[in-house]
Amino acid sequence: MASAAFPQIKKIEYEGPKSKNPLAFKYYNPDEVVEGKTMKEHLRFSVVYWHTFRGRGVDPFGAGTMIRPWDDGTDSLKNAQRRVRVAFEFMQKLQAPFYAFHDRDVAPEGKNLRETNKNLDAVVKVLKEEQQRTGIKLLWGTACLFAHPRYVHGAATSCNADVFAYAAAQVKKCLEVTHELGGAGYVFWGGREGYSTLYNTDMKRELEHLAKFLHMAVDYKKKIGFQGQFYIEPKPKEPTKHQYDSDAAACLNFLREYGLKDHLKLNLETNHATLAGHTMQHELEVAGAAGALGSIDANTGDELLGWDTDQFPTSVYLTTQIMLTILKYGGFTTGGVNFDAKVRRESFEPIDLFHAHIGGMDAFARGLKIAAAIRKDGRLAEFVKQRYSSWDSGIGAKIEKGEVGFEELEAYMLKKGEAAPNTSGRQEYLENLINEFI
Ligand code: XUL
Ligand code: CO
Repeated sequence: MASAAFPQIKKIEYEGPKSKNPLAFKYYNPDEVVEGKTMKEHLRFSVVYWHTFRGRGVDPFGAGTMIRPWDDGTDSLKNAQRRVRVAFEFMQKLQAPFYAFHDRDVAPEGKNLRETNKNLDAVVKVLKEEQQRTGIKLLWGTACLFAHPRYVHGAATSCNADVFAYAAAQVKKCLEVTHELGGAGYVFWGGREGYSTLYNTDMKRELEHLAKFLHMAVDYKKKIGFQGQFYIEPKPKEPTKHQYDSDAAACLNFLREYGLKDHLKLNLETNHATLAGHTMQHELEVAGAAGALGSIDANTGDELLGWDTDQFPTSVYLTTQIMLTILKYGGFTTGGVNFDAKVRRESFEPIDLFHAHIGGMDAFARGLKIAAAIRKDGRLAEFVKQRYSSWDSGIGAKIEKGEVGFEELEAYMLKKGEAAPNTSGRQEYLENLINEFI
């Protein structure tokens, strides 16, 4: 490659918790084995192209602030291709094994669809070269179906059938390039699949169109032999007032209703969970219980701000809860920890990109180790097991096996007179127990 974009930064190495070097990992030790797998295999860290290489630090009140010396600020193909080399230099120095992109983050839109596809091919060629050079892989690809003005009313849920057709053509192409790049997955985030007012919206028709669109994607995936996992990413609002894929439960219901449950898992994002009024652990549990826990977009919001701030995750409580649930459901297979997060507008120097990712990776490494220690200790799991022990034998077991109905239960209680006493939920004890490990 030409000159390095981060010449002063060497590969980020693990130096252990005592290190004071801000450009070293204190906890993420890629080859360290936890519960039989290396940290690298467990966490499958991924860098997002959109925030990290296209984020300009714009907000509704002000212009971009980011200093990105390698970027000439134009929409030229040459600039897009140069940016790819910078992205891979960054990811290689960070030891990130994966990345994720939207089609329009990596390549500029052309005059028409044909030219846009050609631009994408020209950049994919460089992505492929860089993947081969570095061994970094694509966690998932996705199509940006929300930024261009044609998608003002949505894409698959647009009132304009031509826009649905355009979106289909765009996703077809994006599936092809994701396949070509050996992507482990493909994400559908319904950027504007929702509404701002029901006065102008035929909700049932829009939902049917969305399902039709996803079925077409499933058919095409089979046709081209793409083996990657499809995911749907819930988010309740922003940009629309009400997004249809509002949370894990709403997505699962939609997938079941339209016969798509076997074809898509969930990609869950912390800040989206917050916006939906849930914790991330809740969303993971809902997906895990339904056998649909696929991947995560790792970030965090700000409790005082009601929008998608996409901050880097640094809370060890958060990462511990996430990793406890991920480990409970067997760990990632195709998915990973994808940092859908951006540096603050005030953190405008290139080096801030390193600080942000190092912090997120260390927070997840700690979460993983703490979760594994809690599991090894066994008291938390034993408490939950004991709490439900009335279901393991006697009347509880009979109910679970479907051996009794209302009449038998009435007879049982008439004989017994009163239910067995309850035991304490011991929330404070359990919170203290978790604190023993943090
Ligand atoms: C938006 C968001 C997206 C998806 C991919 O809030 O999370 O970046 O992850 O389209
Ligand atoms: Co996301």
